[in-house]
Order: sequence, then structure tokens, then C-alpha cells
Amino acid sequence: MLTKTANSGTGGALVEDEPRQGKSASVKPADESRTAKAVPKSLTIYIDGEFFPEAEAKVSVFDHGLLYGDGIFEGIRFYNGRVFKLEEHLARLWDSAKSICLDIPMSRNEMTEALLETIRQNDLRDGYIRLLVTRGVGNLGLNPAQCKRASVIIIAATVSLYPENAYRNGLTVVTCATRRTSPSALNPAVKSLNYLNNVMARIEANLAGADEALMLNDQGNVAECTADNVFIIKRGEIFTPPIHAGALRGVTRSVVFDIAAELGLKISETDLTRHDVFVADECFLTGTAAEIIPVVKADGRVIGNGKPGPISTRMIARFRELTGETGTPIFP
Ligand code: PXG
Repeated sequence: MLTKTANSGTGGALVEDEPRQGKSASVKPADESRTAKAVPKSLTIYIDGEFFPEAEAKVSVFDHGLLYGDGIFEGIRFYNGRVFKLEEHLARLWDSAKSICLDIPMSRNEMTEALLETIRQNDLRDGYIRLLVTRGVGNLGLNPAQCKRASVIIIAATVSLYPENAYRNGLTVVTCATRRTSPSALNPAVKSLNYLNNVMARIEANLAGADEALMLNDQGNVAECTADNVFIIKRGEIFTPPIHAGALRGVTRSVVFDIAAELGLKISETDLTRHDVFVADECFLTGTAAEIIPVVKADGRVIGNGKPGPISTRMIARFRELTGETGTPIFP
């Protein structure tokens, strides 16, 4: 059962690279906030069945999500009043939960309704959802048996990870020294709240002045980037690392497989080395936040002719059609 405790009106704008902090807690009536365009609006956040203005949306310092990164998450997009690939994201969330023995305290239908209602509360048609399930409140010991009930947090905001010209001109990537977590340590298939491995890689990209970091696995093969799957194209065929190489089973990755089948393009999962990336005709990354974005330089080597290639461009165009036309309706 959802309890409405606040309504912030027309929703806020969370730009990924400029997260807002310490905003006013003031809650405006919907009509007033619609006219006050210049004033950033307070988001309405879902926590365990209740809605809160963002300044009041808080979790306990004893939540093991904070103390140990013990929890899981999903990043989901909605476009044009529809949530894109909602079922697939929820399926992955439930798989992550099972893997770490976390009981999600609601059914899949209840989660869907909570998610849709959070978007409605923020009056958004295009945006990004961050869905978290934390282990919940426990004591200072790491034993999750102390945590009585998992917490569910849903944030609906707007997102723009890269500027539009990045999609036209492509990104630069560098290989980082930080290896993707080995499946024998922490399986990267679990989308856990413990992202320090990826954050360390991201810091390396920042220090090198690159847009993204290419992460290798313990064998030295390409796993993925910090929050994106990697694809290369060679002689008209598309290749991507298999899941066992340390790639997340990306929802956008699966859409690329669907589009490839639709366009009659050959696509396969295969181990890739840095050399394969250097000599590729084209390269692109996929992720919910990044969507499909071309890569034109890797470790200083120009990929193809240094411009997004024809297959990447077709992929991006078809992906944009699909995101605009399909998905779970938010406002039935
Ligand atoms: N690999 C990793 C490690 C990821 O975290 C992807 C690939 C792409 O998967 P999807 O299902 O989104 O196609 C992810 C995506 C963000 C953000 O920028 C997204 C992710 C992780 C962290 C931040 O919002 N996940």
C-alpha cells in the first residue's frame, strides 16, 4: 500500500555529472512549481511505502547498504511516458537479490506499482529511475542476520550522462590498471551497491583525461567499462565479451542483440583483447544511462576512421525508435 506524504509537483532535474546536494526541503503546490521554471524542484522520493521531499528522504546510518555496500540496485530509463524494459530490470534485480540472499519485502507487481507511482508523483515523462534495495538496519557487525528488513528506495529524476555531441563524435577510452572484480571474489553479474571497483576505474579515466575506462578481467580480456557494456565491429560483424568475462548482463546489451537480429547483422559473444579493440572498424558502449554511444579512440589508437561508423549509427537510430515507442505505460 502506497502512502502519499508529499507532492513536489513537476519533478526535479538530476544531471548525472552534477548531482545536487543540500537543497531546500520546501514543497511547492504543483501549479506554482510549473511556473517557477528557474527554481530547481524538490524530487519526491519513495522509501519503504512512503513518499518524502528529497531533503527529508533519509536512511539510517545503521543501514548495511551504507555500512557495507550490502544491497543491490537498478538504473532504469523511461521515455515518452513509458518505462523501457521494466520487466528485464526487475528480473535482474530479483536475480541479484537471490544471489546475495536478500529478501525483497514486496512482490514484483507491488514493485512495479511503487515505481510507476514514484514517476507520477514527480510528474515526469522522460527520465531515470534509481531503484535500491538495501539490507536494511542492523548493528555495527557485518552479519546480515542482524538486519530485520530490507529497505526499498526509488528515486525518479532526469538524467543526461553525455552531451548530444558525444553521440555524434564518439568517446575516448583508456584501459585501466584496476581489473574487473573476479567472479570468484564478487560476481559482477550481481548489481550490488558495492561499486568501488568501478569507481576506482572511473578515477583512472578521469586522471587520464578520458571519457571512460576499459576494464579487463584477471585473464587480461576485455570485461566492460565502468557502467557500460562494450561492443566492437569488425568486417561487418558485431562482437561483445561473454558474461563469464566479467560483463554485466546489460539490458541495453540485450537490446543490441535484438536490433542486430532485426537488421540481419551477425553478432556473437567472444573473448576480446585490447588488440581487438584497437583494430576494430567500430566500437560502441551500451548502458541504461549512456544508451548506445560510439567510441572513437582507445589508449590513443584511433578506431576505424575516428568517426562513429555506419553500423553504430544504425544501431543508435533503431534504439531511439524503440525507446520512444515501447515500454510499460506510466499514465494509463
Ligand atoms: N556494466 C555495468 C558494470 C553497469 O553497472 C551496465 C554494464 C549496463 O547495463 P544496462 O542494463 O544499464 O544496459 C551497467 C549499468 C548510471 C549507472 O550511470 C548505471 C549502471 C551502474 C552505475 C551507474 O546510472 N549500470
